[in-house]
Amino acid sequence: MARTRFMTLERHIIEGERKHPGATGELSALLSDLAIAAKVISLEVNKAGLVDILGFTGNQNVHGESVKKLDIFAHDVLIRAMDHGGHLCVMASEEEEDIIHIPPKHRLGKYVLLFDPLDGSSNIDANVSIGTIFSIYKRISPDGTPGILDDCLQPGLKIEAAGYIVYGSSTVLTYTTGHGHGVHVFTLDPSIGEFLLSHENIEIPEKGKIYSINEGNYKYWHPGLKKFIKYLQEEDKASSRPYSSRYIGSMVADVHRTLLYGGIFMYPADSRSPNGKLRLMYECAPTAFLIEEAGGRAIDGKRNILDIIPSSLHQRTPVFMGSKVDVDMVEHFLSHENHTNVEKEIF
Ligand code: AHM
Ligand code: MG
Repeated sequence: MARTRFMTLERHIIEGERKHPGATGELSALLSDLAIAAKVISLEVNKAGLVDILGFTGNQNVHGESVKKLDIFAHDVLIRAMDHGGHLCVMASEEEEDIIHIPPKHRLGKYVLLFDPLDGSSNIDANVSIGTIFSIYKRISPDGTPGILDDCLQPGLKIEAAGYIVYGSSTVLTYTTGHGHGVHVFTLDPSIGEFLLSHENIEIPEKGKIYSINEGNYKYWHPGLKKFIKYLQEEDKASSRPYSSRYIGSMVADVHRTLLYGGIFMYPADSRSPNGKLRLMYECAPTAFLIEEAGGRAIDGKRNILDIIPSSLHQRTPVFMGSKVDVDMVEHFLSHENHTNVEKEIF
């Protein structure tokens, strides 16, 4: 029988930390705490369909307690798992308007945590993959004081670690600490309750064969984007066209597939939503950090997502991310009137 490697997330994080001589272990502790929250959320997501079968409809369960929506449950679990470790000074969640302070009874640390507790929540009732997205920054306010909004409003370039968990046919956790340390995927083995390494050092294919976008919004798109999608649908063996179309409608799951198979995921601006739909701080910057670490690109049409200096916690941005060549192509289509030379200019 072939020998397979048996690497838990915990061990992988600790071994990664040993490669940084100055590491204090705080980032590792944060990642481990996030993995615990992910296991709790995963369990609850797996039970989601039972809520109706067991008659827990409405806002109260059989004990007369209120039943929380799954996205609010995930938000609460993350706060409860993360607020008392002593490593954070402030948090922010897609589910909360303002920054989340660390209660005064807990020690303050030097890190900042941002998260989208349950991305793709409109897919919950259809049993389609959903996920949690997170990013960790170093604080910029003075140590020992409560964290402030400016700690949360840093460009993606400053991310120290980012990742996501997809609750799908299995639960997978993907993370990176950037700077060439690679993107790694772990799969939850429910029988032992451990995340086990399933893909190490993922490299996104330089060019893919899949595009991912909500085509229902076609009418409202920029003319360059319409031409790009039509271009991908044309037949040309030499450039592997036509591409396939895949759109789950949970960014976290669409990005996971894009990382593994290559291609391009897009949520553009359109004439109805001039800034697109997705949130810079909770969805786009963390996934852009992962995609770039895996060798891909992530832009808003013109700028790198990671270069954008945020001005508010919940700001939206258009996003195009994935295989480098595919993102170069959309960038070209968005900025040129004449597309006849696309192959010549890109390949
Ligand atoms: P959510 O945070 O309410 O779940 O919304 C974000 C989701 C993304 O996961 C996904 O990419 C997008 O919304 C899908 O939007 P649409 O239904 O407009 O295609
Ligand atoms: Mg979301």
